[in-house]
Amino acid sequence: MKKALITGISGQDGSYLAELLLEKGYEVHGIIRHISFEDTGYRLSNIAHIQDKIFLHGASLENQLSLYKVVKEVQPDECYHLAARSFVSYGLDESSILTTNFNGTHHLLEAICEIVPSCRVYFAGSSEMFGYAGTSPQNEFTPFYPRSMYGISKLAGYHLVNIYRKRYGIFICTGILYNHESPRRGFEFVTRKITSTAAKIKMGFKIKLILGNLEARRDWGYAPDYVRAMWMMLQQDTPDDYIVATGRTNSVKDFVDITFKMLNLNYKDYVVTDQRFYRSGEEVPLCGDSQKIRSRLGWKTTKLLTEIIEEMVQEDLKAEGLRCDYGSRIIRS
Ligand code: GDR
Repeated sequence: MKKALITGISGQDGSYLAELLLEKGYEVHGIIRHISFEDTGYRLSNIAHIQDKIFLHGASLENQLSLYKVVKEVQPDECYHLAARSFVSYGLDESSILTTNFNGTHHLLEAICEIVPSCRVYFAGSSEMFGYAGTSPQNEFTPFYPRSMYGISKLAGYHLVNIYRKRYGIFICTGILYNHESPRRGFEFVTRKITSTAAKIKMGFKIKLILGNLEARRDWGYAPDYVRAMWMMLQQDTPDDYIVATGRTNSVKDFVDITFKMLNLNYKDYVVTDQRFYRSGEEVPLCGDSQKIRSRLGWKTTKLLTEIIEEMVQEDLKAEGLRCDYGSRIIRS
């Protein structure tokens, strides 16, 4: 039985990946922060349904020894490094994102190189590495030009990964993933902020949705499709880097409009904008050309944006014991 180790197992991607690997017969181990053992209801809610099937280890990205001990104990065949501070802030005072993300990747790779150099590794890169992209769509040859500490941290990790691949022969792939959403998305990201607030508005708990730039465009895909791409990368004969994206962009306004229409509401009655949530430098949209992973690995997407939104809205209504029927009526579920 193959053993997989996932950092960030309790997040959106980690939890879907754990499900996928269990289905494929892996023994699944995950790293969580020690604090999560204390507050499992909230922090481990994404993996509550599989908690008795997986092995959880307490460790911190910031502590090299703790990562070393877990790698030594698990001796994984595959390691998926997803843990990171992932909210994209454009504030340059957020320099701790850079150190946490970069050092975490470095500590983990050092441990793997030392203890299990045959382990195959996936590193979670990001479209934010392209940042102020000069062209759209971007592909694997597009120059990187990050515009946030987060983007710089992912780009630094990407370069580190290349060193471990070239110098030490580690089988390691970077997935350059564009935005990917689901009902397990954190509430700080715009998609979940929209679906959860719209559901609350529909139920009368809230009256306004405050957003930043409604014209900003993103390439939004479905998270379970993206974790499948991670697994596929590690099953190849040689390690490589791949863009994972839908190749289509929509604006925040489109997302809002679809969500509110699904609930039979007009977003113009509820949405207000606030400069606090605006980001600069988003003129050229991040849109991925995923031709390489599609043609070489046979990867494809399974859901359209409207279907993703519908799933998210239903989940946000379900939290209140409700659901939306086909006539956009809200009924008790
Ligand atoms: P992003 O996701 O920064 O692309 O990073 P986010 O959902 O935060 O922003 C998407 C777009 O929406 C615009 N926007 C707002 N965003 C937030 N959060 N809140 C608002 O009120 C709001 N109004 C408009 C943003 O300007 C932006 O254009 C995600 C994360 O998952 C990263 O970790 C990952 O690497 C990238 O996607 C790919």
